[in-house]
Amino acid sequence: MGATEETQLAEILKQSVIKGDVKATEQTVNKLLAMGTGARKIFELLSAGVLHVGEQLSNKEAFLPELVVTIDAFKKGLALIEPKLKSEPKEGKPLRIIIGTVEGDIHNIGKNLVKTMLEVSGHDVFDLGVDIPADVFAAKAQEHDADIVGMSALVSPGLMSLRKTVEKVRQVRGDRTHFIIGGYATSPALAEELKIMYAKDAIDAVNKIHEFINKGGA
Ligand code: B12
Repeated sequence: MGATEETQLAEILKQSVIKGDVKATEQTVNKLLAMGTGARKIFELLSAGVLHVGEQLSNKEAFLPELVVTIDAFKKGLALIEPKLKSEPKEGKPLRIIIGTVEGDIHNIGKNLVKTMLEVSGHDVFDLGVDIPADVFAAKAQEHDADIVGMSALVSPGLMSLRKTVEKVRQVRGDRTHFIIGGYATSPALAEELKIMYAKDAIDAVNKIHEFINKGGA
């Protein structure tokens, strides 16, 4: 089995998730696992399918029911690789991470992907859910002695709440807690302004946190 077959299977997997075809997704994940493809790579392909439908929805080329079946296929595929993801050697030391969607925002699909990826990378993740006020982020960061607060923000009005959360958490935690943000309304420029981390997707989030640990951040 060569690289060409792996490339073909990778494309088939992405398309199966996009179509929400659970059977094809499961079969292709199993084939890729059998040929030795890494669980992380498979996670990337499954996520790419979800992101694609997210974009289609944004451009009105797809509708919510399509995203629902896509997420179902994603979850079934994820279930097959989860044991392997969890048993893969962990990079760096585990951190305590609080994650949530900011106040005024109810989007949770991307946040949930990030949560899953951080968990399978060995971190202790506390998911607060959606529409989370700054005070709650701050109280939970204190309760769990959080190393990192992760915020998802997809709607622009949520950015006010994101800024407020950074301020409140810093009031309570000083520099013991750091931040990582992501989602449509966020940007690398905003992260730079607030002196926090930004991740464009779930894999990037794991990588950014890994870099942070390596720099002696926590
Ligand atoms: C699906 C969707 C919905 C679904 C949400 C379902 C759910 N359970 O989440 C529904 C239909 C409910 C919805 C509602 C609304 N939506 Co909407 N929605 C979307 C859409 C099409 C896709 C989002 C998605 O799930 N993508 C798939 C996931 C996998 O990708 P992702 O979210 O980008 O996440 C990845 C990265 O961004 C990153 N990431 C995300 N979060 C985090 C967090 C951390 C800590 C890190 C490190 C990384 C990270 O990693 C993720 C995984 O790789 C986006 C368009 C878009 N381009 O984002 C609009 C979009 C976000 N929605 C929008 C709007 C306006 C709304 C509504 C206000 C619509 C309305 N008029 O009612 C309401 C929101 C109400 C509210 N107060 O929140 C706008 C926001 C525009 C703006 N600038 O404010 C968008 C951009 C659409 C558009 N082009 O106009 N929406």
